[in-house]
Amino acid sequence: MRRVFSGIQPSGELHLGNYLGAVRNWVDMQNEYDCFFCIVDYHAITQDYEAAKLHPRTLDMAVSLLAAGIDPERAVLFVQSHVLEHTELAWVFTTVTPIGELERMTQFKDKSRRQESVLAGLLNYPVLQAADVLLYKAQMVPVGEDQVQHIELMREIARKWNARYGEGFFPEPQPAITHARRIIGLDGQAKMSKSLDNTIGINESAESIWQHLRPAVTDPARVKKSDPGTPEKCNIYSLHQHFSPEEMIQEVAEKCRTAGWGCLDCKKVLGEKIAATFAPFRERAAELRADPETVFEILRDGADRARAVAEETMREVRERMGFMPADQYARR
Ligand code: AQP
Repeated sequence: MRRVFSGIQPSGELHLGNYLGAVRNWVDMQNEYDCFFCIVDYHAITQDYEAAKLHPRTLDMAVSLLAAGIDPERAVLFVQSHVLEHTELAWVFTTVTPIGELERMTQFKDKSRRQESVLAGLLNYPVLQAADVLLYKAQMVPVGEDQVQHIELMREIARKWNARYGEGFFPEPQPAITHARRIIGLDGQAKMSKSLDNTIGINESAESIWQHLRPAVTDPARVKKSDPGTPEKCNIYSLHQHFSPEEMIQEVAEKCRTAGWGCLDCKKVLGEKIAATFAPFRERAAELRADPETVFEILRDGADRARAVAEETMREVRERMGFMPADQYARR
């Protein structure tokens, strides 16, 4: 069975972009592939974060993923920092990764603009990501479009390491992209992103979804309700494509072009559709929050299953790279 690996940062609430771009695909793939899904907390500390929030956010991400349909019977769900081999392999990979390649990554360029002093952790983010995937020798990585460049670099890292230490040892993983490859945020401009405060969380109540949608940016040419709009220029129309049935999408386009509806009317319908789509997720999330011990047990079991694979990969990596074996010469 082919192996799949993907991760998500506990840097905020699971949002529509994460779900449509990646997590929905994870849920489908767990029926067909050997799946490892990881809450990547070491990645989340590469941008400004509050230490007191990391633990609750990690737990909340686990709850959201389980509520969205990740099934611990069919996929391994775990927290990155619970399997120490991730950082060990990342260090190894820094020794075969050219700095120039890291500096040209779009995500690094975008996020480094938001940091006062640019930190090495942000630069090395794709190296840790390569370690995450290759530790499990995964062949497929379901992600949104923003991560495709990192997967290309991951393939190069695998090639460089293999060339020095063992041809064919690491596979060259391929991205698996959904048709919702890049969901735009409520600002109508940037990628929907936890750190940009332009999101709708999948566990939000109908009222909260509405509060977020109401001020969302639409077709900028539509100033008054009586102005006809261009649906193709409106992010609310794009979102309708993911939540509304075909006839509704056509009606939305028609009412926008003829100024039959104002933007608020269109948002109202969208808000209802989003709330209805995620209502079962919200219910499951509430049940899981009331029973945290079940979630802890899933994460403990996931980390044990992941560690078993990770330890074996690292044992072979150390051997091929010529390290003195610790079990022979040192107490660990
Ligand atoms: N707007 C999006 N459209 C499509 N896919 C997206 N993904 C994220 N945003 C969108 C995909 O979700 C997965 C998990 O993302 P992540 O949390 O690990 O990192 P990210 O891409 O950096 O997500 P955010 O929300 O933008 O987080 P912050 O703001 O903390 O950096 C990935 O597969 C990603 O492609």
